[in-house]
Amino acid sequence: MAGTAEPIKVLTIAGSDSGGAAGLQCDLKTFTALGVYGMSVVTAVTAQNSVEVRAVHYLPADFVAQQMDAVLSDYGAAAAKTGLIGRAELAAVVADRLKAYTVPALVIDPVLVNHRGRPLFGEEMAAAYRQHLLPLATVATPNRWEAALLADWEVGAVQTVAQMAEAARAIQALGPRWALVKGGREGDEMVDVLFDGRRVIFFRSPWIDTANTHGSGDMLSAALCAGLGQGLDVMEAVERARQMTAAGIERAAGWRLGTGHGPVSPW
Ligand code: PXL
Repeated sequence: MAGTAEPIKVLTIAGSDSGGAAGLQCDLKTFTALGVYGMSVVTAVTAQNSVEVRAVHYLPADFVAQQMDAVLSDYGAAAAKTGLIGRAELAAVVADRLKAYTVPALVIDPVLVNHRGRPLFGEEMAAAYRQHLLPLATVATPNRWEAALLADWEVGAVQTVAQMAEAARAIQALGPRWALVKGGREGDEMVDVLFDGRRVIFFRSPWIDTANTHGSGDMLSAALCAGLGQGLDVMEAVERARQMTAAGIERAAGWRLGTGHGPVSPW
């Protein structure tokens, strides 16, 4: 009978964006658009719109652990991703709970520096990712600023595509099976760089000129997570995630939902 097949279950461990552009709201919309069943463990709640993040409220570590235990002991997950973690003790508890269950694929999307290069968190949080989360990752997906911070290089050391490739090697050496350094630009192309431990792969697509890119990194990692849960290999999952994100940016390029940086379109 149509509609009775069990959906593939995937989990995001992330913060809430009250504006619905990024964070767990973006992740859940992305999961739905790709036909997987989305679950969310909330790490933090933001008071946010298209202009600014006004306030952040972190949840207690033991409550984050309770959410993870609740969903993973019952539903389980074919794949999971992390978004905003923001506190070293939350990184430790998320890693501890992930290790207690079998989650076959894990995307660690470090949230450390926004895509314009503005730091959100410093060295302590980078160290928490290095210690707790990167070693568990199937794929880590830092933007080029975050890649520099995680590799312990100077801020802004990763500008060119060649530097992105070096950064992908450095991140992969920290534990993830694959590293995808995202958010590069070369001429009129956007470029992401993947390293699998042996080969560097460059993904290129036309640059889209718009300020409405809020949530684009989250959509990419959520779509990657969904793809891995659906059994795609990493190359296929990255390819599809980039196509979805590029299409989402393209469709929302002319939107005026708020007065600041608008969201990407998840459908
Ligand atoms: O895009 C990174 C991100 C993750 N999680 C939350 C966010 C943002 C950026 O705005 O608000 C909750």
